[in-house]
Amino acid sequence: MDPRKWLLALRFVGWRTAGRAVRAAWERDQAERIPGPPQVLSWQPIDPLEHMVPLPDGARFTGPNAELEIRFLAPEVLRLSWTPGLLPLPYAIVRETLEETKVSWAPQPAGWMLESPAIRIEVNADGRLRFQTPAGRLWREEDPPERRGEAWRHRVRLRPEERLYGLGERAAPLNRRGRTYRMWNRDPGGSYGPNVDPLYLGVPLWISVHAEGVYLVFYENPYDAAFDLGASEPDAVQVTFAGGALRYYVFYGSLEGLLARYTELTGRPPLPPRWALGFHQSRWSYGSAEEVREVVRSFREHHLPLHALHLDIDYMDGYRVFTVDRQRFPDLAGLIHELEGQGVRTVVILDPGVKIDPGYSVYQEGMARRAFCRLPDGRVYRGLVWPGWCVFPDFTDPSVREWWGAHYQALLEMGVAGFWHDMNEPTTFAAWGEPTFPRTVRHEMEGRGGDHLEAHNLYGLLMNRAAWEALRRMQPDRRPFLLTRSGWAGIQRYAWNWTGDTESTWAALRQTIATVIGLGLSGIPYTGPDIGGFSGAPSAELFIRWFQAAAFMPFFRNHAAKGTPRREPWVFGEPALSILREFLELRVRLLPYLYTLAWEAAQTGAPLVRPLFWGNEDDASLGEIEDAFLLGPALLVAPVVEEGARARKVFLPSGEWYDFWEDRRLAGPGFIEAEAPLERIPVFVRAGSVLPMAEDGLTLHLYAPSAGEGEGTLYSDAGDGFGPYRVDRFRMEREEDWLWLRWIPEGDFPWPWETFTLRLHGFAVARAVIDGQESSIQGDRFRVRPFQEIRLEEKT
Ligand code: MIG
Repeated sequence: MDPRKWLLALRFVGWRTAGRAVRAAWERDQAERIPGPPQVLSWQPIDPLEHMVPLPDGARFTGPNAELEIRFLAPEVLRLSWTPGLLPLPYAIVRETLEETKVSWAPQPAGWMLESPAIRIEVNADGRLRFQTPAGRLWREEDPPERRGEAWRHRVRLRPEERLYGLGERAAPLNRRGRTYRMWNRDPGGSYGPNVDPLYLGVPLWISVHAEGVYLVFYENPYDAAFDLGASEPDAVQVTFAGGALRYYVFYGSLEGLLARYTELTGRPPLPPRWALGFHQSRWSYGSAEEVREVVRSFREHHLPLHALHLDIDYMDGYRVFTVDRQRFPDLAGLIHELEGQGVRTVVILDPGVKIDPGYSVYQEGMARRAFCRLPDGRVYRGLVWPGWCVFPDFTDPSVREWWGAHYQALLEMGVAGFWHDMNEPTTFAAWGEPTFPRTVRHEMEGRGGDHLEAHNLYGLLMNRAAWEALRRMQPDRRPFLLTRSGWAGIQRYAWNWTGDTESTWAALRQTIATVIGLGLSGIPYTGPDIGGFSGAPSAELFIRWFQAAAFMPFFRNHAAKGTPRREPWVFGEPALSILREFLELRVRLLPYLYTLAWEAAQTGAPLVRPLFWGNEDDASLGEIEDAFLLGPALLVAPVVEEGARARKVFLPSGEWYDFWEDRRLAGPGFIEAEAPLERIPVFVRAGSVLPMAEDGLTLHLYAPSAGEGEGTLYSDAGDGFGPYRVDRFRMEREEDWLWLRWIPEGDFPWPWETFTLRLHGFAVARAVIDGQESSIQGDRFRVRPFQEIRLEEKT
């Protein structure tokens, strides 16, 4: 381990823990020293497939030493399973099949062919697979898979222009091609910057974009894996799994369609409570009730909106999970209610490690019900974390999930509104080697048994599942808010994510954009960074720029490591404070739009933050842009990620755009030089958008297209719970000098506004006809009551 990292780690953990970390690493090495099966040294191709048995939705192919099953879950979704190897437990998925599909087959000279209305797949007897459209466009080609002992290796050909996205949380370029990535959730320790791999949350999927189309492949295999995306061979991907069956799903279609289908299979991200989209303030740690009160008071005094306050590990009694330090927080429930009275929700951190302490009830109970992970010889495994020596719940056991989940009750009763799950990669301290459980640790795996090599990447997912299921049970009329550091495919069903312990550098700020877009393309829409980076002391300028970028990201939280200088917005003085306040207020004004995007994500799986090529996959010039992003259909955000920069280049995709700040209309595609004084980052609005904002109650901003149509949606409900809702669609149509606005309402939630504002951009009104009535309107904004149709004539 590099000495710099050691020093940083020491700063966080102290000498005593560092000494124990040597012991912990030694114990892990002992536990792993168990003779495995004899090492097989070389990769062996499978022997040719000999027989084929058609199935109603696919076929099964068998050979002397391997079997392949192919099933169409929908016309454009395939599931392929190569065995031998342990099949995965269905932790990632929520459905076995998606849509009934007619499949035909035919023998071919070298093998067989299967076809649905959307995909034709050729299965060569030697194991080579060719994926095509029925018209014969070849969009994926696999070489025969190979085996070495329990491991599988899979090779997929790449086209020269092919770009690859996904893999979950990565500190890598947005286009992942040309590197190798590990699929093994890991705390990088201390803090990380660009190019560190792996991180806390891997998802074994990639999206491929090339001239013959767009496809998504998801490997449903949680074992340790290497994804070599054209690093050792420029024109091929090689994926190697340490164990398990080689099972994967292949989806073909548009980017939007792929994520819709993928999240149909692995679960959609549910609608969060509305407050979660607001601003969160955190720090490791606000150490007492007094300190919390003071922070919240200062937010109020500085006129800074605040929606949630996070309590990091020091609220606990000696880091014992599910306890509260009564000295520092003598009346946590009282404090939480006090904050709630001011509109501030409380989120508390929970770590999975349970302190070994015979006098501590969670430890006692867990021991009595055999809830903790064990070594192969039957001893309970111990690892080192914040509380000292700990034992760890086995979340792959349903009764343990239930037992663990029941402990959230007491915190809910105190009024805690959300839970923040840390260290669930799982992470343990070790002076060398992997900072996690020995691979030999046993897991229940729903009764079938398994080891940590299989369960490791599932640990965070299942911790969140335990909490989610408990919260749904205990508070059936509330939407849970969970925030997690680790997870796996399907984590979007349960939790939000933050990008962990980043450095406080400009490079890390720039990286954040690609990381957040990449998570969205991996099915995880709710994510964001610690503003200013976790570990250091950002300058006022870096903090401002980071804050401005994060204001447009789904999870908007200020957080910092222990020992760093304070960084609440007022700490930086003026002009920082005013700038930060302005962006905080802008965030609040954008909440109706963000909440609508959240509802859309729940319906379709579309992430809130999207790459510029979203909906424009054919345009290769957009495929590598990673310093700007789309926020929903209407906004393009171009953060400033360079120190001292007061302008930056922005690539506008084809179409018309408005400068959000100046209202100027601009035409894409092409680069523009945008001004970016310290108090602004470039933001653009797609012409044709109807952008709902919380201004004077509600304001609908109409960004007039110079021709054609546009639309905007507004989702409304009570902000939490599962009651009635409504979806209002506003369609705009330009006909020469006329602009039409039609309102298409839907749903049972009553329209909340007696009157609201329409604000026009790029269109000067001469005359207005509202539901057939002439209205006198001057200027670019006017108040209206609910209507069906408005016709506006432009001043010429
Ligand atoms: O090993 O709880 O990523 O957000 O402040 C550090 C203390 C443990 C890591 C989290 C960070 C949190 C910190 N935790």
